[in-house]
Amino acid sequence: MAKLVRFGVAMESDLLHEFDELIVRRGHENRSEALRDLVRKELTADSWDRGGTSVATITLVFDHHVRELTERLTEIQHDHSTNIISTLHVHLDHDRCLEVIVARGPAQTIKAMADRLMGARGVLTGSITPAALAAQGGRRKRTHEHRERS
Ligand code: NI
Repeated sequence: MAKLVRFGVAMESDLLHEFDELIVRRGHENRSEALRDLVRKELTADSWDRGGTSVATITLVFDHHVRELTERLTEIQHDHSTNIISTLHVHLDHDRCLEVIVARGPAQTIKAMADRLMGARGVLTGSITPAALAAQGGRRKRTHEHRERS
């Protein structure tokens, strides 16, 4: 666990006031926690932009009546099976399905897969969101333990 380092930050009072209001709206415990979250978010975005290894979600809404679309989406995901951690499928209504794919790997690879999925005919909307660095330090405490089952 990394040790905490204190450092001073100078900021215009107006900007700090707005930051404090953001902290209240978002329910952060304090400025330090809010600042750590902002830094993590920027590091994740920067790593993603530079093609680093990331965890990202791909969200698709599609019309499952479109011929061979479901098979096509499954085929693309099988081509990238080593990069997919999990897929969630929700039958939204009579026509539309929502799929959320959690992927891990180099940003280029995930983007390429997302482009193929979103480009498939019958996909109504698609988005890709970098969620986290594949590995990141700086977490102060564990929220839960993962134990090996024997
Ligand atoms: Ni469905």
